[in-house]
Amino acid sequence: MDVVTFGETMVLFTPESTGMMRYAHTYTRKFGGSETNFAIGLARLGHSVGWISRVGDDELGKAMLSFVRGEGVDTSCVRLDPDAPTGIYFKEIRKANEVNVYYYRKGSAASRMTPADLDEAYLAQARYLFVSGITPALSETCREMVFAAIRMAKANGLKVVFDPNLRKKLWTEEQARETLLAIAAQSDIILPGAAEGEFLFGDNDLEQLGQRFLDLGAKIVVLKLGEKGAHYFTPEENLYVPGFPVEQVVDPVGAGDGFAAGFISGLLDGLSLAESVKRANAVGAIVTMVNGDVEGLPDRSDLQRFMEQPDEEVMR
Ligand code: KDG
Repeated sequence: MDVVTFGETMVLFTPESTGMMRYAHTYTRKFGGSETNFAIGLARLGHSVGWISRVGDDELGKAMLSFVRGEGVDTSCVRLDPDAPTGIYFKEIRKANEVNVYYYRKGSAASRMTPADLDEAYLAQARYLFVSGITPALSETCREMVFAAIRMAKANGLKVVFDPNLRKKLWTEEQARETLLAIAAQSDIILPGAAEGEFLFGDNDLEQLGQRFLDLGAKIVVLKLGEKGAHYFTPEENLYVPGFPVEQVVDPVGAGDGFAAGFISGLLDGLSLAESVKRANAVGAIVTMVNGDVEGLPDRSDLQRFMEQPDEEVMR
């Protein structure tokens, strides 16, 4: 197994219309969750990836499990919880590129995960553990699970990859800052957005932010700059890697997860850091052009076609 991840995936209801949620009547049911968005991204690119979670033992939970499994992600460590429901979230598309989310996930099956949901032997076979900063915000036991997973990963020689994924709706700023910094301090690779870096360190100078994350002990930091691309930092070097132009952003949700999948895919393929960040930028850009958290994730041929296109022919 190349990568293992864990966290909550929800049933996603996405409106057919744009505008305020109160006027949306017709929805399409999809699925979304940072970690499975990332895992499906890797699976589409041909890597082997496992997801640990809990879903409600209900119709939507079963549909979600079939969906994730059908996308090629190993779900053998996902449990059905008979005592709590599958979480749900709604999108509100105010206009293209302006999407709000509304969660109905308190007390969900996934929020009841504990360190006991982790199987050390399962984790030990992987090369990377992907941790999202959403999971510790779900509950105290989920927070404990995050630190237990990191301990297991380190004991078994896995590299810990961390996306802070700051979600201010889930916890207070103080709780978020303290916990996200504590996880960052135990991570090998950190993939923060520039705004998340500013939130964590109160600094908006990119070079300094990169250095602050490195000072915590990370070996690689990739600061995401949205459509502009990303800037990576290691103790030896740092480099800005420009993004790909996108004609029309349809739905930006999931772009960061696609970015992470592209980046880890590059590392798994033995690409240089600059090439891996370029692949990350490409996957992130492609995701924004399609409605849904995972629907736009490219396979190898989509990715190659997109990356080889001259600027004026960029996919619309
Ligand atoms: O990164 C995209 C995620 O935010 C989305 O899929 C839903 O996992 C989700 C969350 O907790 O917001």
